[in-house]
Amino acid sequence: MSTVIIILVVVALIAVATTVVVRRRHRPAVVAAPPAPPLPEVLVPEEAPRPELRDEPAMRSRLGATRGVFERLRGLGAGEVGEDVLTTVEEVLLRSDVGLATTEAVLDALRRDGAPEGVATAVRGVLRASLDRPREVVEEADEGRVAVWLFVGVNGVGKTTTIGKLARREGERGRRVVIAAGDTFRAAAADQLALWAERTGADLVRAHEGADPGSVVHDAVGRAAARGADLVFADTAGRRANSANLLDELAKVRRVADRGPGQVLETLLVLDATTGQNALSQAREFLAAAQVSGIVLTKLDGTARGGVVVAIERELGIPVKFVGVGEGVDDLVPFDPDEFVDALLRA
Ligand SMILES: Nc1nc2c(ncn2[C@@H]2O[C@H](COP(=O)(O)OP(=O)(O)OP(=O)(O)O)[C@@H](O)[C@H]2O)c(=O)[nH]1
Ligand SMILES: [Mg+2]
Repeated sequence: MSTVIIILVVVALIAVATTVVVRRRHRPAVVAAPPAPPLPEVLVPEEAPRPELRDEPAMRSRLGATRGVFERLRGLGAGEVGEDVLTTVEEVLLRSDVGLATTEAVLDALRRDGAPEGVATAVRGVLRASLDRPREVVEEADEGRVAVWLFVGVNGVGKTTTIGKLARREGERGRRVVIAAGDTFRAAAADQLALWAERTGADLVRAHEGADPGSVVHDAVGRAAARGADLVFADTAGRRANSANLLDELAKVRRVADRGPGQVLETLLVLDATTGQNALSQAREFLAAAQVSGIVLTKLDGTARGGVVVAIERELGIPVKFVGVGEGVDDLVPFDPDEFVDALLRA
């Protein structure tokens, strides 16, 4: 009997022990978390200082994509210009969008004169010679009048951003600017200008969405005259129900801006370089309706087809006065043909 009891106790003990082991096995493992690495002292690295834009190498880097297209051409040597060299030059120029007429002019010059100082130098000479228009901006109005610059162009090309950048440039030169939020097509346009005005210290005249753009510009000229400001920058809408409407409206804005104390000194057509040859056809529509005095070519930093500067001047016969080379407030510079051709063609 006692043997039976001992066996039963042993069996019971074994059963209990097995259950405990099985339960243990099923218990989820607890993994200790590794110690968190210490937080870096600077969470957002400080922005590297921007290179001074007037430095030629800085312009080179902003035009880096287009400069890349010219690389093959920069690698060509001096001396006789054979068919293979002409083919390379032609390909590079067409790819960079300088246009057919300029490409032909360059090839003719190479055939005629060769390239005694190297192909890049020869090409640079012809491109530079084609960019020989006067391109100074007019800033001084007649005695007792207020200088007005109008900014026109289709939507998204960079009109509002250009106004902000120019307001900053003029402000730094000690000039007082009034911005007219003449794009009343959408309220956000005036909000965007309000930010720029705040950043640059310019004065802003705005009205409600759908207001008459002419009256906004009229009020801005009035305010500039009353406060003795130097310049009015008038933004305009880039879209309307149809383009005929848009161009009619621009003509009306211009008439209003050029009355009373207002004097329109510049009508700047803003074009987006990344749209290449499309920019040219847009431009032709505007030229027919507005008295455009200069081109602002934006987004040159974002295209490999920066040669379009040359095509635009040649085909429209209107000087490029400013170029946009980035989204920052300092990224708008007066167009300098020497700096431009050097950025593409100097080693
Ligand atoms: N990379 C680059 N971007 C630019 C440049 N100029 C303008 N942009 C950008 O282009 C976009 C459109 O610019 P806006 O100034 O709003 O264009 P807009 O012509 O006023 O457009 P609408 O008001 O719609 O008619 C913005 O994101 C700008 O930051 C430039 O030179 N380089
Ligand atoms: Mg705008």
